[in-house]
Amino acid sequence: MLFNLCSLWTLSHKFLNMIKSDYLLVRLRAICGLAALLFFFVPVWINADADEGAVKRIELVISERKVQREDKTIRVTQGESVELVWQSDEAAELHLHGYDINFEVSPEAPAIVTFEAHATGRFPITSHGFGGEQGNGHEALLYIEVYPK
Ligand SMILES: [Cu+2]
Repeated sequence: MLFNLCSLWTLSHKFLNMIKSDYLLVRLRAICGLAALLFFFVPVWINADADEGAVKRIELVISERKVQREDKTIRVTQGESVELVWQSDEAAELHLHGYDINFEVSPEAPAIVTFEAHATGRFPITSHGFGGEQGNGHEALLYIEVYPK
């Protein structure tokens, strides 16, 4: 869009140039050239940043001791930074196997769990106890699948 405007500008400039040469016109053409240059390069810089520091953020809600999510498998790619944001209607201690991360969820505030998905495979997130009790069930609430790059 900007580039098209600039092409249009250059054409009209050429026409105007035939009539009179003006210092302001030369300045405007330089600015237009710079704008076109930025138009092409700025998105490249932004994309490079996005790929490096990208965090895959997944919001999860536990109610009645279950993750409220149709698909119980979260799929990520090796090397991704994963951020799990948990809301729960009940306090619980959870465990991400493989990565061996233990964390607590509670109704008071969301729990945020971050990890770098370096190991590939399928890893369950299990409960180590709901409501302050220990060991009531150890079934998987969710699975994390990390696929090779
Ligand atoms: Cu466990």
